[in-house]
Amino acid sequence: MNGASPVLIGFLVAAAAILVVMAAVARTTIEPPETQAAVTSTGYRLRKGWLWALGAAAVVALAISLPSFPYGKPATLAGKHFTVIASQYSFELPQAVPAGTSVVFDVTSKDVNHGFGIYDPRGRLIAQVQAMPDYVNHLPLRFGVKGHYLVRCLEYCGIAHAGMQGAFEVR
Ligand SMILES: [Cu+2]
Repeated sequence: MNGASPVLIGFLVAAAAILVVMAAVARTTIEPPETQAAVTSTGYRLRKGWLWALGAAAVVALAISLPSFPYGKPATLAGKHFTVIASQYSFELPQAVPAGTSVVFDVTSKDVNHGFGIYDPRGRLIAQVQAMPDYVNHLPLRFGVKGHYLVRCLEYCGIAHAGMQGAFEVR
């Protein structure tokens, strides 16, 4: 076999493990079944500690993940600012923004609510904010990847909403 794929190897290992488990289960049917009393006593013994173990796991998970919680921290608006103006059915965008440094998009609208959605060169949505009339939303970002970024409107804003796109370069 030249270069067996990791997927095939993973499948074969998982299939072998399942066969071992099924054989073990089949073996237990050879012996007479346990009495109901034996089963429930084991179950009750395990159940005593189970709630406390789950509670402890939840507390540990909370303690580990809470510092990464994004809410309640003011967004830093340091960096070069770029104005984005949405209107039916186009975006006024900077031609290019720098990579590897903090930038802030100051996003507003001339008419109705729009969505300002940024797609990276691989087509993945990486950030989005509302574009609202008479209001400026600040979207802080740092681009790690250079290239051509598409902007799509992400809020239905009228008859030609589906074609509302723009683009800028990250250099
Ligand atoms: Cu739209």
